[in-house]
Amino acid sequence: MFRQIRLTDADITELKVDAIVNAANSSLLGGGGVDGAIHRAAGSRLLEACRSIGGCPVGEARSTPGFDLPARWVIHTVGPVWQGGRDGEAGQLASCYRQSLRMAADMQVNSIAFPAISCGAYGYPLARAAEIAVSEVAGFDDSAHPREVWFCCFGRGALSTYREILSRLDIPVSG
Ligand code: AR6
Repeated sequence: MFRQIRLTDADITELKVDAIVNAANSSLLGGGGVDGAIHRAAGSRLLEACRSIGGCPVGEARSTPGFDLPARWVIHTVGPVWQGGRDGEAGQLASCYRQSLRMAADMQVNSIAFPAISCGAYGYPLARAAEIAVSEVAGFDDSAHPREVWFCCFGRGALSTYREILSRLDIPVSG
């Protein structure tokens, strides 16, 4: 099936998509980085919703409404902390993307935006993480949803890293 892949350099909290993905921690109770930005923009009802979920293991995903966000849903996933690459981080990061996509498909989400999970506080090298992100999205083909996947980069450097990897893997980017 035809899935559109899009790239943007933006604050994910401002995107008008059906679902945004949050790079959370296993408590789901908020933090810094993109997690902090999402909680600030969604309002305090998001924290209440997360509290009632009661946490999420690394590599898994949980959903909540988007509350005050333009996005209808937030899919919270917990990336691995980078330990040098020999501790199963790649498999855990791939699982974050797969589980988030599976959840989005089950919820019949048409458009979803991912931040660079684990690439901030958790220290995952961006180029390696972006290759996993791109491969998982390109390889996710057992559903009609989501039709549109955004990689929400945060800064020009990240944008060009994603662009380069998409081009190397010969994956077309929609305009
Ligand atoms: N929109 C899009 N991307 C963003 C935004 C934003 N508003 N803000 C930051 N990024 P991080 P992690 C990018 O640290 O590495 C939190 O405290 C950022 O440049 O947010 O998975 C959680 O609670 C980077 O490329 O997430 C956890 O404790 C990417 O988002 C921990 O940090 C991820 O950086 C998770 O660490």
